[in-house]
Amino acid sequence: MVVETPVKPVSISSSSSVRAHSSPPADVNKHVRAWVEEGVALCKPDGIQWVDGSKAEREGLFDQGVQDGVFVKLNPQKWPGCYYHRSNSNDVARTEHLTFICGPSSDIAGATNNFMNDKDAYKKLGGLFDGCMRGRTMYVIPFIMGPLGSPLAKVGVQITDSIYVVQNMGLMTRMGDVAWKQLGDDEEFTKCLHSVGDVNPDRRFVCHFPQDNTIWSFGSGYGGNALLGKKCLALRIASYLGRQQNWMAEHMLLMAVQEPSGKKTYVAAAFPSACGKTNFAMLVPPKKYTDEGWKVTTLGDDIVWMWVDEASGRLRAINPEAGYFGVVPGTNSKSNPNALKACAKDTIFTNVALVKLEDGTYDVWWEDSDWPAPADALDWQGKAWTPTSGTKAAHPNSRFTAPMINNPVLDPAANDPNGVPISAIIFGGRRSHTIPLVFQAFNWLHGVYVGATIGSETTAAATGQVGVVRRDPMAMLPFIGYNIRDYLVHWFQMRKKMTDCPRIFHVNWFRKNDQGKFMWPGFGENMRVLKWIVDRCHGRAYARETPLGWMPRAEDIDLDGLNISRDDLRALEAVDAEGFKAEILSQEELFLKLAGDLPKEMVFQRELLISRL
Ligand code: OXD
Ligand code: MN
Repeated sequence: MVVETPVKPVSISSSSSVRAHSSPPADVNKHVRAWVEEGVALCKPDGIQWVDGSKAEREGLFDQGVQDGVFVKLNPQKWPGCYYHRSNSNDVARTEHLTFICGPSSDIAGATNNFMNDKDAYKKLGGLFDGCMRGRTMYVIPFIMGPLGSPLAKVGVQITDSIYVVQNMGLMTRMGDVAWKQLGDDEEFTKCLHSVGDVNPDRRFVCHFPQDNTIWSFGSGYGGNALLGKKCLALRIASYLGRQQNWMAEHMLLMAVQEPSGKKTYVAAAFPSACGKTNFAMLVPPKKYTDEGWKVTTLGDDIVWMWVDEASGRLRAINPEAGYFGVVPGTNSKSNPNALKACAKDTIFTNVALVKLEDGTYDVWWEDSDWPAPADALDWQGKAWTPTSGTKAAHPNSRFTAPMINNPVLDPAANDPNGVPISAIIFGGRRSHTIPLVFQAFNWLHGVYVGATIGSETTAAATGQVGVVRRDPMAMLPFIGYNIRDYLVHWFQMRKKMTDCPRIFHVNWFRKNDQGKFMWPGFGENMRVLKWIVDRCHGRAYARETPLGWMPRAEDIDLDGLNISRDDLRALEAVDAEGFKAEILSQEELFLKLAGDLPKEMVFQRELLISRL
């Protein structure tokens, strides 16, 4: 039986029906009121709803969303509090080619960002926003990025015409009246204006105005383009603010490794999109390790903000988000049991397959899940699908949005406004060849070079060709909100502000042998590498000097219980000088792009690497 879709893809007619005007709560300061008035005058909505973040409001908006065809409620026994959403099939990933950094001169955007003159951008997008909310409700969403009361927490206010955005922001941020309290009378909040418009890629723009602390996003309902607290604020705008205010906003997960004595080591890791950051952040150590008393807990899976603590001279970090926006396909009880538990309730599933059950309620399904494929379903485009269709039922970039409190291994410090001290920063990428399992940079400056030259094979998280090696400095290429020259200088200069800096490492879980098979099992077994990293941070593990950095000898990584020999590990760790020379040549693409803008430390580090080879 083929089921009929109750979900319409987002279109003009699917945004929420008109609501009565509701007035701003008393706590809203005059700067916000004035800005919202401007938004109303521009977008001309038929009604306004000031979002308060309450449970009753959340339930009411889901009911409204179900009525409007934006959401389908899932079977409440199997998926309590969970909803399904399908976005327009032209709108399923971030659109980097339509993402702009705007300012008076192109120098603010630098060599790696798209630039639009700010006046032109306001004019162009102003034309699109003009009257775009006629017949719709405008939602005003106050939110905080960062734990309440943290000195680094930032308030944003997003105007949107999408119920889907409101409900996702409720999961991903500390949303609602609490933000008005954090803001007080302050003028400083990020002004986020968003409309799904008519979801036409020809009229889709994601524009950032770092100097105005403003984001204007039009024509997309996809997470990374539409949940403006995430990539737009917490990475692009925040990276700009961080440089000015001496802190860093990075595309990193944040985790704690607890050893049997109870001591915790906090680790941040930057991998390009869809390289398993969420899996690594929620890693379940092999039984042998848990039996000994090792434990991994999660603080964040995508973004960290870091600053130097004056008292200790060390780097401290918070996760500015409150939820996970994770890739669904491939998530199962082997790859990431904690993610599966995190999305077991109060979660929104976007662009997976929808399955109608016999009792008329709905279930979801995706490739490589724990459940067998349904006999029939609706695929991510709403088309009838069966296991013999020969197509993917879930879009490769389909997502779950889950509150972090659902994560059974959430670290209690995730809500600590003072953050946690960082002992290690790990860079990594998805590389089939050349790059060894793990090495440690010689020092911070070398580590910055290692991070700046990360290469990774592209995946479905962004639109574009899949499977080619792309240079992705610090995994931040699409997220640096200003000139990459200044960004790299900022990284180098941070060293001088710390008296005790984190150790920097590089990992690659994805190396393949001549038969095209992965050489390392990955997932929970990554704990073995993580233990070496933690031991290095505390001066407890041996390493030998190699041209790339400090590396474990084959006997320094625990292989007990794995079907991997010491020789296999030697092959995983092999540094092939010829292969690495080719790697350096392929980094030239980045160096050429930055010509004239390259910090001299980058050139020196490259020369040193060449001379070591
Ligand atoms: C993400 C991404 O969605 O990096 O987190 O693309
Ligand atoms: Mn990401």
